[in-house]
Amino acid sequence: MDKVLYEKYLGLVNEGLEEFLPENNTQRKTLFDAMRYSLLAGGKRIRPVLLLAVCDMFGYDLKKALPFAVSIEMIHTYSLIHDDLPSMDNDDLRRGKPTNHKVYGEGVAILAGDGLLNKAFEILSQSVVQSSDECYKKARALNYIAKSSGADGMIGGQIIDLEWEGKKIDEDILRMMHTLKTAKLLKAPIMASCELLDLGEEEKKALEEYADNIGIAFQIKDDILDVEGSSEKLGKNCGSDNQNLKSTYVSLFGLQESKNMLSNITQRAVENLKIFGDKAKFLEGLALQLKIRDN
Ligand code: GRG
Repeated sequence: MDKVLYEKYLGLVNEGLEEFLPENNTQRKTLFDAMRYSLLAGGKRIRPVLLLAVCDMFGYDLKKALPFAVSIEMIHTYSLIHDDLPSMDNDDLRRGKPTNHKVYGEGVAILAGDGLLNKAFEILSQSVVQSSDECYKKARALNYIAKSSGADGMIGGQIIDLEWEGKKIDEDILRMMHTLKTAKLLKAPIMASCELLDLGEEEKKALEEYADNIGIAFQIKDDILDVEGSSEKLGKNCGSDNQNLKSTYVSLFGLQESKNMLSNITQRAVENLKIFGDKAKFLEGLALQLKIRDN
């Protein structure tokens, strides 16, 4: 992967997050502190980086793309805060730090997640209403992000996860769960960019297939890392899938077969980019990096 370009996108995202969610020292300080605690705790920022990278490929002004990038990261961070709650996965470590509810308590953690989710849609809708010339394209991008993170997307995946805990799952349900829970929010930045860029059908289809493939590859790698990764590098506790009696690619197919699947799907993602030639070098490198990532 082109690390220099990744750092450039990462820098823009981190500056954007600080700009769109500054400190607030009013009566609501605790809420803002809790929101900022998880949001600014680090993380790979893959979703916003994907959005900026696709926009950059086609020369879209990254300043105009930034509200979309930071909003997706806010939605992702809210999902992590809620996922870590005692009523969900009950985790005490995230992004190398104590989870939100461990620091602020459950009530504040719930509100911090809610606050981030709403802030994301406030930023997105603000970007739509402020833009007279690109209003419709931006609204389509917003709509894609809303669908991907809601009951037909990430939240829909989470309910399947919750209801199948401790039960033996088959491949179809496992795939559906991860497509909704993980892959949809990784696909959202890519498809939202397609809307912002108003790409044609052929380019959109290629990017959609790439997005579907890296979405599933990301989850398979996540399951592998839960078994053989290092808690220190991951910044979260390993082995939690096993502890929470979760069905995963590894529990269903074994470690070696999961690794084979990961390689094949990553290869397919790389092939999806062929029509773009050198313009897609960063996205190609990112897919390969996701396969070998250790956090
Ligand atoms: C609570 C509505 C709700 C949804 C939760 C995202 C999610 C759904 C749960 C997180 C649990 C989990 C480990 C999912 C697997 C894939 C995933 C989303 C991992 C975390 O994303 P990364 O690796 O994290 O991009 P960073 O910290 O780098 O941003």
